[in-house]
Amino acid sequence: TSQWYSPETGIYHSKHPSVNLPANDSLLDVDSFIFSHKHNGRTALVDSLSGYSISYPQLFPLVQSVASGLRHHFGISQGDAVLLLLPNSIYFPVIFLALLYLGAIVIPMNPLLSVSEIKKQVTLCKTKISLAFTIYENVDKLRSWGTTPVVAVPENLVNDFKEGRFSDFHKLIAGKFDLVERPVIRQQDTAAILYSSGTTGASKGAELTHGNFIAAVELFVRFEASQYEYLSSEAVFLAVLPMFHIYGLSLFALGLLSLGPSVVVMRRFEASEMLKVIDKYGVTHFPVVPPILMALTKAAKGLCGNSLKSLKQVSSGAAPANSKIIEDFVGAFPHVDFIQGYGMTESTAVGTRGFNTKKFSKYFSVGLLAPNIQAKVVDWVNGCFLPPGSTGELWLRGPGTMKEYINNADATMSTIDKEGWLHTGDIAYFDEDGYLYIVDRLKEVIKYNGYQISPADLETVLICHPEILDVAVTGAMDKVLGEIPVAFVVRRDGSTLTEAAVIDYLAQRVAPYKKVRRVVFTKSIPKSAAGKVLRRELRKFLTSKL
Ligand code: 4UU
Repeated sequence: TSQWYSPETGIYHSKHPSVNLPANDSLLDVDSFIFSHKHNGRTALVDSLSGYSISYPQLFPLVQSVASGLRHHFGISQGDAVLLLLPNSIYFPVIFLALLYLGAIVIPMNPLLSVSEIKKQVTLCKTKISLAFTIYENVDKLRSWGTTPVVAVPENLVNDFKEGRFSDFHKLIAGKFDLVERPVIRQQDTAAILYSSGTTGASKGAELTHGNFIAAVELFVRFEASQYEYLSSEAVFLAVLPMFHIYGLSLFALGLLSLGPSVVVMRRFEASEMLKVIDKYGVTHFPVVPPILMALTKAAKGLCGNSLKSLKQVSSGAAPANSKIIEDFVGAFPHVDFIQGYGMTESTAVGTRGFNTKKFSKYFSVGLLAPNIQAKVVDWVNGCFLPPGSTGELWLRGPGTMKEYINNADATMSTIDKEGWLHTGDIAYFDEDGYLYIVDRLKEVIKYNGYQISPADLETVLICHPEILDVAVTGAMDKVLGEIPVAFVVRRDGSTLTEAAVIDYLAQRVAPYKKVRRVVFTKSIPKSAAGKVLRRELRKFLTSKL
């Protein structure tokens, strides 16, 4: 272990050779960095349902044209903040890249968020939003609370294209504009703000720079490609994971497009449709979250003939996959290379990736540290650094680490320390071969189907209910979805508030995926002397009940 673990400093180094990151390139010095590969006219992005596609030769001119349209129609220029409230679409990467090209700041969010959730997150940025892209259903919602221009993006590319309600979008996509010149963009300039609850409290805006995204492209996506012959331009990726989340964003809207594979875009996850799409397009690479892994395994039982035979690599991440799920998947798909990846919003998805060799396949591990990344495993009680085999809080250091939580110096300081270590809030250990295992979570966040849910965000809504005196939210294990939010509620004396009423009250105010699935009425919420909710005790209570 001497080469990759230093007992003196407690630092774990990547076992991979380090990668030279471009020093001056901003992300979209497009012709030299993102789009430098030979694409031979291949399809870059294709809509799984309609078959509408954008080829590599079309992609960069389209990005430039949309960038020019954004300038001419909406006056977007460097430093302007633009909301992207969009489900997956072949146009998501185009809009994202066009905004990066202009040096604008992209703020992607789940389009299912309620207006008050969107408002709250926007308010956190203290930035004027210059423009918003969203689905048609959201347009009125967004217009109702601001003067921000809103562009509706068609979801159904076949029928929607004929409709007048998408005329602004058509102007951008189909227009011929005088090209605008790219501004000078530096690596430390902010490229995007993504929301994350971090280790504690409400959602915060993680400010990610052009340099952070360059690290994601190089260390997460392009490095892996360099290790695998089959991750060539012949690869066909399936993009089901949402591009508004860091995992999908860094892969499908950026990293993969710098390599040249085809990306088949599904607008939403639907199991039977997913199986059809894999066969129809000959999908070779499929990044998933654990629930999709289960859906694949289940589907394999009923398959005949050559179904799903095109699959070469399935990579799971964003939430823990338990060993049974993994064993079942690997058993059902012996010809597929299965790996896990680990990353965070705050690390721009850079962390670890599985790496199977002839000698071993460590399916339960999240893999090896990406190149140029360092780690520490720290005893969270006494602060000692721990060697391989010992479990503690994982710290990461490297060029993927976000700049800060926007307008939240306290949260930034308690997450990134003076030496640049990002305290992940994950409990993990390295084995003797340098492979990382995530075993638990120190932080509060609930991971539902790979999405983050901040307990504090839900508590803030619930406590406003006139009959709720005190409340705490935590995650309960769920076989399919990983975790589901459960609320512990203290009612006012004499209140007859029911479980259904609490669930409904919250459901009307937050995105559907965040609603609490169970309510436990209790006399008091366990708290520390300092008044902090003891969430582990709540979790323990839930486990003991099962
Ligand atoms: C157990 O989920 C992400 C990023 C995911 C990702 C996955 C594979 C990135 C690159 C890749 O290759 O970001 P966030 O910010 O939504 O959530 C981060 C948290 C982590 O701190 C950890 O608690 O999500 C959890 N997590 C995982 N847990 C992420 N990946 C894993 C994993 N196993 N493989």
